[in-house]
Amino acid sequence: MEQLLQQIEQLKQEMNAATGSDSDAAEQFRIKYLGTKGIIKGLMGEMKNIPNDQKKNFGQVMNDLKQLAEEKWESLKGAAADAGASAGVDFDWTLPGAPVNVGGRHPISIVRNQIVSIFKRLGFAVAEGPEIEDDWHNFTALNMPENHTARDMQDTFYILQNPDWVLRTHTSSVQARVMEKQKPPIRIICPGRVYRNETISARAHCFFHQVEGLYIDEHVSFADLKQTLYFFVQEMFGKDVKIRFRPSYFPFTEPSAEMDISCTVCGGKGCSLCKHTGWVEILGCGMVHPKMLDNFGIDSSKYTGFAFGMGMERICQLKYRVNDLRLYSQNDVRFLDQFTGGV
Ligand code: 2U9
Repeated sequence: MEQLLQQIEQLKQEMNAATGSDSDAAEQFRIKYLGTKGIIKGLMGEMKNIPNDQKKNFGQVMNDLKQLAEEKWESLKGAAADAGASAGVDFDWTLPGAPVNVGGRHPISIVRNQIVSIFKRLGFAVAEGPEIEDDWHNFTALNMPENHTARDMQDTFYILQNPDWVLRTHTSSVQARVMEKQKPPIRIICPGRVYRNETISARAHCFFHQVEGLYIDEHVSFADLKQTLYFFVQEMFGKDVKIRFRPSYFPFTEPSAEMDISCTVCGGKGCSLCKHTGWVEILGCGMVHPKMLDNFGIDSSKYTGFAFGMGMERICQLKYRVNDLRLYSQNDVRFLDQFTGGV
């Protein structure tokens, strides 16, 4: 013990005498005395050899030694900082800061925001609803009773705990929920994620994003539908874009149509995207089926309406030439980085 105390006294003198005015000297001091393999740690290990009645005293001496070392280390660091500041060499304040990685919006969010902004200017409000739906709102209320063949158009994910629940196959269920609560005039768009039991490939996925729209009021006509959708595609793809309608079938609309736009790549001349037709399909639409209005207690002799639906991934494909649906959910920064800056 006596020998150890002498050694500690010597160490104190050595520490007090330590000098240095740069950060290296402070660090060397820390490693020598306070490091995990340093002198103080080593001396602490001697505790087991100290007789029991002297352990308390030795502990106190070691605490004092450690405190002294820490104070000295702080003062060496302070001296180094002062010296650096006065010499202007320790830190160059003009250096550029460490880069901060700024995130960017996902292309689907960019397209969603653009679509929402265009329809808002036409007076449409945004409506949202649950992704887990009941059979009534997803199918039956939308003119698709049980065993209706139209249900086969969409492969559905059912929730095991309750056979009445499904992952919504379209955002039409949101329109159904609004029609339940609100009387006309109704002017809404419903953006959101929908699910279908499809094998994943470049052209199909088990989920995608839709925007559906609904406008119900007195005297709403097919001309209103055409002009609304024409305005939308001109805002989205430019004033030169042309549109055409082809007859189609949807259970919730009658008559129904599919709308094409002139090809965004070749402008209508013919290319691989439009399969040399000059036209690309963009959305489905139609006049709301009178039966649907009656389903929700809206007088179909007084009110008419139009509805439409489109896939956001499709719009993204036409706008940004994304040719593989899987890219949207793979989280590959090489893909996502290309959209940085979009709003
Ligand atoms: C109510 C009344 C009417 C919604 C409509 C479409 C036409 C349509 C699909 C095209 C491709 C979406 O991305 S897609 O799968 N949709 O073509 N959707 S009319 O009509 C409604 C919906 C709800 C109460």
